[in-house]
Amino acid sequence: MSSQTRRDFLKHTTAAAATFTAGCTTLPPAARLAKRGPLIVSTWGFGKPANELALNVLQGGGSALDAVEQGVRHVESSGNTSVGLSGLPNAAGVVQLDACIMNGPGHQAGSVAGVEGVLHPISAARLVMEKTPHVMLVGQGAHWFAKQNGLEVRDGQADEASYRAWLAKQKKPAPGQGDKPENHDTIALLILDADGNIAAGCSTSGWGGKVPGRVGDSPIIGGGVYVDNEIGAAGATGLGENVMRYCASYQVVENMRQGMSPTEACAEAIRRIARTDPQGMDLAINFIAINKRGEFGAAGTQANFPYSVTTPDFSEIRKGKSLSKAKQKEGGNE
Ligand code: SD4
Repeated sequence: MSSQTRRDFLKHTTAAAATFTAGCTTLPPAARLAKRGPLIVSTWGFGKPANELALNVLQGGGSALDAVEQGVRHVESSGNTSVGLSGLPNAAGVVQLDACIMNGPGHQAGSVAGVEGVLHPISAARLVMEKTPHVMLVGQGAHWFAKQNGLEVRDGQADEASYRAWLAKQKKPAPGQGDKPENHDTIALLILDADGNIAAGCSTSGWGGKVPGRVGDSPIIGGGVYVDNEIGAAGATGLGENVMRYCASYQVVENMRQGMSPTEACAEAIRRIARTDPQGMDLAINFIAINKRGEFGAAGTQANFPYSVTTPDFSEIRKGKSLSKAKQKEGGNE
């Protein structure tokens, strides 16, 4: 990082810290300050290589948005069984993908939902944000738009093949999983760059075996991710129906605005939802969060929700705060 950029980062984070400290609660010991920007946090262990790629992009001069896009693209084309075209098909045997991206400066957002055959829905979401006056495109329109803008698209054959592979796996459900919603996971990736700006993105194939046309929380701004460039960002993974009914990532950021640490903001959002929801702590939802000061955290209804954290100083998989002892019901994808 150039000394000018480092000075800018310090200036931004110090100013933000001064604003933030008013009304701030004591930070739990687990919250760790990224000593020098940038900071990259993502869901699950499979987020770690995505974080590391994103860090390279930043260190090579790319923007936070470039880094989010490249990090998420990495997962989308990694053969992950619940992100990208290798993900879980719906009940009609078709992989329908959801993704969104948000840029802190200017509070811009772009999103695609229920899109088929697009290799990199995160790039389609970015194009929606940058090349249209809209925020969200769905289904055929989103596919058409991606193709028009030169993104790589596939025909339906690949979807059929992945459905057959998925079906074959379903014949032997893991013990205790036979009557549960099919496995699903999502990459949500949050970045605080060296200038103190924030960007985030999210991508998933959603709930395996979902009703065709079902859209989860991941492409919903305030559901899958939310960024407020003055405060921080949050991202979600888990059962989207239990995230989107509560605008939960937005709620996590609002909790940080009230002075909570990222971990506590995630935990308090879950507690608040569980107080209202008939499912209580059976919600199967997990959140990651970062704030403008370079602090990060995570919490989940499952025990030991894994999330990945990368800075120029370290890159590791950590465990989020557990709000119940329940093992993750939706399986996981690590
Ligand atoms: C969805 N939230 O479509 C996504 C899936 C997910 O861990 O995150 N699974 O509901």
